[in-house]
Amino acid sequence: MKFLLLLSVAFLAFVHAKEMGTRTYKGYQVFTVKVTNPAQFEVVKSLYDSDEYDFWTTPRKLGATDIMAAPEQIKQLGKIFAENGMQFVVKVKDVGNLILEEQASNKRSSDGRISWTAYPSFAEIRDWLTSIDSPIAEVSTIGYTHENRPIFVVKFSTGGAPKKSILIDANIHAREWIAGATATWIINELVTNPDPYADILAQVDIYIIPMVNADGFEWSRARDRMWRKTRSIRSGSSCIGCDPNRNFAFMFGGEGTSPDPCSNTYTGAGPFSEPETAAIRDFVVARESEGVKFYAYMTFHSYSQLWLLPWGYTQGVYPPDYAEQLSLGQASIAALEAVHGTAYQTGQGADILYGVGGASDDWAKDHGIKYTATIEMRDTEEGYGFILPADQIIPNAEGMAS
Ligand code: 0X9
Ligand code: ZN
Ligand code: ZN
Repeated sequence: MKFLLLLSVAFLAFVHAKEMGTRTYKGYQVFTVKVTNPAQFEVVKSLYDSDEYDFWTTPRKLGATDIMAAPEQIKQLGKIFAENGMQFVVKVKDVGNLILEEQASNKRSSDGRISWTAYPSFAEIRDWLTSIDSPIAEVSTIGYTHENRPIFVVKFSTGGAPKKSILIDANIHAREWIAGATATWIINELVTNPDPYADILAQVDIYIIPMVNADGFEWSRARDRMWRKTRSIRSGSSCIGCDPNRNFAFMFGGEGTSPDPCSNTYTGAGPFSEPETAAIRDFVVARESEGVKFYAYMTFHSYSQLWLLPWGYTQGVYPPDYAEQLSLGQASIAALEAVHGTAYQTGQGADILYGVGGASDDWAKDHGIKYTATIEMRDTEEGYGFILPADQIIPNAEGMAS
């Protein structure tokens, strides 16, 4: 009995160790593996579903998928690639070094104010948002995260009756820092330099939720740069959080999801179990009951430079208005490319990547929002992935604002 007790204490200490200190990712590598046929895709998919590796990108049907391996996994992964005739390159030689470089380049100028030359913290975002004073912007709170951080929305409107409305959210996934940095930059641009956007704002109202998963984001800043999920607690599991982009009430538990709380694609206990996703739903429903008509929804993610269209839950299924979705997607990426020459691809989400159930984009489309897109921002093959240098925040955002 005493032994069992000791054992469980030791086990608890072990479990807790994962949650203590900072994960360094020393010696971790990221591999870009090329899929050239369906058999190879099956290999990648089964690795994804096995949950043994952290996939930096969702498996891609044809083309490149980025997979992180711990030092002790590197050999094994190389062997799997070799056995299946799959070509790969090392995208990141040492994730730990990349994180250290990022920390160094993210040092703040002394005034501690938001600047977009470094990735802003949640506190910086909050202090700046709550100080916005503009005739066209209105900042409010749509709910609170599990750890009680406010989830902000900024409404841009020139007033009068509700116009066609566009909804943008960002940083549903914690480690995708460029998403939130871009959303906050766009807010600042509309506040400080509204003139070029006067024509647009004459026709539409724009709602921006720049930081959905603030808990996960702060965890990724302080403790685990590769954190993706929320930070909610599950009874019966020592693992924390769920994938908020598997937590929406459309095709919940479908492809590309996991019922295992320890998985990076864990669905959560049920649709909208997370306060962050429920806040988005409640916000949309509440505005609609006041007469707001959302006709576009864009959700900012990273990375891979993709503009993903509905449906995303499984390949080969398209909404009746897919032709319109595609032409808007193509026009959007053309506009983006015109700014800084950054090439994007567009297409049906699951055709390009892999089917994903419970994602926000499909929920929005099913809810009746006409144009929906998941936007995976920079980079592609530059060797940074989520750890995108802060000097790319502004060029990335300028593309998105176009
Ligand atoms: O897997 C995801 O949630 C998204 N990729 S990410 O690397 N940012 O995690 C893609 C979701 C695309 N939407 C659907 N397939 N429904
Ligand atoms: Zn996502
Ligand atoms: Zn994402």
